[in-house]
Amino acid sequence: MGRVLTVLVAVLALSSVCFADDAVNGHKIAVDDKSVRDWKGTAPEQENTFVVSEGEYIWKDASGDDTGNGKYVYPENKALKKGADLKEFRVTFDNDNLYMLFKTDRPGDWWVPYRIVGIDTDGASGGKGGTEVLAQGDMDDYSFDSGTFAELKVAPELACEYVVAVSSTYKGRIWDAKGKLIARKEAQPDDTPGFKVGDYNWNAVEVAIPWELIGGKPAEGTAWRLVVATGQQDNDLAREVEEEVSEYRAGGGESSEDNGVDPDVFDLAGADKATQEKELASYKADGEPGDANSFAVISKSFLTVKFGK
Ligand SMILES: [Ca+2]
Ligand SMILES: [Ca+2]
Ligand SMILES: [Ca+2]
Repeated sequence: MGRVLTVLVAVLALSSVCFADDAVNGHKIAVDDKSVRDWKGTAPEQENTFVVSEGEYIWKDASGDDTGNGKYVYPENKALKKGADLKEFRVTFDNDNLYMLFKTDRPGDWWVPYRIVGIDTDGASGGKGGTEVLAQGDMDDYSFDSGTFAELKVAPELACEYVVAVSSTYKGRIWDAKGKLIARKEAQPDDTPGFKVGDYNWNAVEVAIPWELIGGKPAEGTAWRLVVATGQQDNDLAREVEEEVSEYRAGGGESSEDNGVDPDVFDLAGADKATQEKELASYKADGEPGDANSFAVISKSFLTVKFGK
């Protein structure tokens, strides 16, 4: 009897280790189906926590924390008065693709938020390298192909191998660590095959990224870190936040020039409101416009997703 009990205790201990492991065993998602019902997992009840449910990593973000440095207010135009509050972010996968789902609040008109995800494939295992500048681009070019111009950096240990940006209801870009454009989705004949962006009702967007674009499917047990940021968009670039609010520009930042150094980011995943505000306020306000050395640096607001089978 004692031996049976010992075995039972050992099995229970092992199974609790498995639960604590939180590895995601993924499943296929249809991105062109105008439905998010294929995301089957149940979100956590508590804000700013995550669960792994039905083969999905699910982060539930707080409502009403879309305040950037703590002082951001939306533009006055009613189409732009809301829409960058991240509510939920999910990740799953199959043998072909990585899938992501962003849920946000619904804007006053079709101005869905600008969504940026930095992917750090090796930081969780102590790996180094990647880009610390998460959201900028070529100032001479100033187009979606060259970057997002949201003025945001990550800490060296969070340096990203890939940056994904989703704009409007159907557009996307992926850059590598050197800032080279590696995938484009624009509803054009030269779209990168397999890279999909599908809007649902202006408050959710599904994304499929073929594994071959981002270094291949991770081995079982691999953990990736994801930095998830939302803001507003303007011509498929991040809409500038300025010092004074106006009809088409948000206020509460510390720059009255385009491409200042205050991040054009209202919300982040991965941390509570106080931590997120502190990180988004960590820019050097007197920095030259567009100078990455003066950008806010994210070190705590990130998600760790562990891949299972
Ligand atoms: Ca779907
Ligand atoms: Ca939020
Ligand atoms: Ca948040």
